[in-house]
Amino acid sequence: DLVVSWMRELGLTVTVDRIGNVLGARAGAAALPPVIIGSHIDTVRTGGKYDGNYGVLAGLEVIERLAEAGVVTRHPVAVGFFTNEEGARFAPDMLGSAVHQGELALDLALATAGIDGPTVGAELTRIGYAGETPVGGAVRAAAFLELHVEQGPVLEREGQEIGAVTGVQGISWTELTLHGVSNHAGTTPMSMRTDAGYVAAEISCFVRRLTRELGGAQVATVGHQVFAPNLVNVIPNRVVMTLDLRNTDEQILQQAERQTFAFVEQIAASEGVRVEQRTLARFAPVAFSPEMVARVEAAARAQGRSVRRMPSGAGHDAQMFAPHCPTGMIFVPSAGGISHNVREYTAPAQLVAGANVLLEVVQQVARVD
Ligand code: HGY
Ligand code: MN
Ligand code: MN
Repeated sequence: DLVVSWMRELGLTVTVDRIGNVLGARAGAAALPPVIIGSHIDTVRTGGKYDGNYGVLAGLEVIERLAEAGVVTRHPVAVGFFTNEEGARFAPDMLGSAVHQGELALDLALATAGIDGPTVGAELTRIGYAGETPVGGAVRAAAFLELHVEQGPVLEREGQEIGAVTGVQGISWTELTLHGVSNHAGTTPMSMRTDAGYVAAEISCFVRRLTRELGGAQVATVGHQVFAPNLVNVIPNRVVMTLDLRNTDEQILQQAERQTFAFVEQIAASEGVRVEQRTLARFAPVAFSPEMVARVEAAARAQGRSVRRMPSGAGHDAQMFAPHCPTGMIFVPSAGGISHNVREYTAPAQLVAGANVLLEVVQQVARVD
């Protein structure tokens, strides 16, 4: 509601679509598809204040600057924030932008239940953002630009001011439910146990070993693990856990999935544990258009900023637009590479540097005659 109020103060035409994505558009000289500057304002529960929010606020700043300077763009310029980019409560991540660009069916997204129970649709209704505007590839953007904190250590470590993002790595999220048998921790011989907790521990160690074997960009995270009955003297009969596997290379990511799922099957069978497996999210790596990467790089250089090309380790709304329109991302450094943590920080001067590159690229792409 606060961001929408700022959009209205800027005189933007605000639309809320069926999945709760919000776009604030400034008219262009011609009735052409909009250049969208987007990101998200949802965060992981323990997140910082820059992930997502920075790109939306910088978009509003860019529009305010264009208006102040009386700049007329041929294309309309819109700022958007997309529903449930994080995916931590409702899987998959990038849910709103995926529906917006026709990558995910609207009714499936609305029916998705969160880890705390309510569905996306029910929550959108409750907060008043179950909008009317059609969605699902309905809005063709002329281009999509996203300014975002890097959320990793590369720019800071190399002393670079701007990242010209070349693409986003592939993401594979899986939920495993391991069914064992509760039993007495003291009286049950080790040979007679069906210990779901032990199997979960083996899986966590396996995926860490796998990243060492595969090397390169392969990363693996077990971020969520719930034991039942979760009592000191009862052998766990049920564990729900999540696997987050990512790689910039789709073939290696598929190999990582194959090796992991084969291990899960083998270690569970050895303990007599039954496994249920559910895909929570699966996105292949995405490359941004070379033209947009070059524009970001050239704009940074023209403003005297050091800049390097780099892939994104994190998922972003931009990856949903990339197959459909020229898409680019701009990174600024994250202090200590920290993100998805309240200590996330980027200095004001670095935030301004990123916003100025965004302003320049927007003017180029929206065509200022
Ligand atoms: O998980 C991600 O990479 C993003 O923050 N949704
Ligand atoms: Mn983000
Ligand atoms: Mn995030």
